[in-house]
Amino acid sequence: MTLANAQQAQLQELYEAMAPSHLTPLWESLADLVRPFPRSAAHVHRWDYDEARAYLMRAGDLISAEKAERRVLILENPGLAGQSAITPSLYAGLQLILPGEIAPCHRHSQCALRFVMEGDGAFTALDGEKAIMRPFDLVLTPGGQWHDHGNTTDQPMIWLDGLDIPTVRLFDAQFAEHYSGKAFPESAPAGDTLARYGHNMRPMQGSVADRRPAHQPLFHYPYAQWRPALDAMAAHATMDPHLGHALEFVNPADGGSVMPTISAHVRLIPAGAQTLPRKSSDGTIFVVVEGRGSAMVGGREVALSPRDIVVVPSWNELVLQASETLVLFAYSDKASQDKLQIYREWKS
Ligand code: GTQ
Repeated sequence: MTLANAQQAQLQELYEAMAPSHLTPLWESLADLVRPFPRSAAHVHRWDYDEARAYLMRAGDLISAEKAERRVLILENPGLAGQSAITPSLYAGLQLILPGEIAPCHRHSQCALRFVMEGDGAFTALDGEKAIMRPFDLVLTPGGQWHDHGNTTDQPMIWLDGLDIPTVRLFDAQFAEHYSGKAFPESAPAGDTLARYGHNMRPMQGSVADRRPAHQPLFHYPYAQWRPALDAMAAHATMDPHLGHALEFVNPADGGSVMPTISAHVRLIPAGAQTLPRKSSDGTIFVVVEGRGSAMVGGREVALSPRDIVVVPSWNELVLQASETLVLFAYSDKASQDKLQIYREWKS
């Protein structure tokens, strides 16, 4: 036995001896633990809306929203099997509420956004105030606030749920409660908060209108507001070569991300345009709102059609091509990464 081999054998003996004491040698895993750049376990993946919808409607025949509490199909990343995660930090699901149904009131530490995929006129109520949900509206249910959903229309209502479930799980800091009644008592007419906080204004300080939590007042970002804004921008501005025409949704309380752990934005790539390659450390979930084209992710082409949902994990090079004007909604954990001062991007 050479000296090197003898040493290796002694090291192996050492590892085996200390394993029952729950001690492991860093030098065997250091290169994996501290990498030069992100190498996500998550895969690039696209969910076809019509296919997912068909399964969701089948579930609708078999279990009520009330019984399920939330009737949702989780979009689980194929690289993160069993984790109920679409990226290592974020969750996505498609939620169905059928006509006449309610999803009971609860509150939890996790922050949620809802992006309406289909249906018109159901509601999410937040601390007793309804947001009437229309196609491609963004509705927030921030952590700690009571929320329930209901559908009094005659059409199914489907939206994408984006939550920070894996982030909160990482910190072992989750709490949840069911509301004792069925629906939280109505606290304000629908649209009240949007009127007060959704137009670059706010109630005068100290006024009785200060009903919403100061750090997170606004919870409805209607398509009817964001879509024309994107068009107006695209009509005269030159597009950002890496992003397209992009607008981030902001929290009016501080000008920051919509929620502490989740950032959200929309973008428009004009027909015939293509973005320059870009990487970012925030794995991002995209929803195709309009148009067609493709996402070239690390050289692999993913076709984009309306209502498709595509996940691009951290540090994958992304190029977007629009054959028809593409309008995308996106959310990511950039909000968390900014706070931790670890966010990075690379542009060609
Ligand atoms: O609507 O509160 O998709 O608590 C997962 C967990 C939705 C919700 C989900 C939830 C909700």
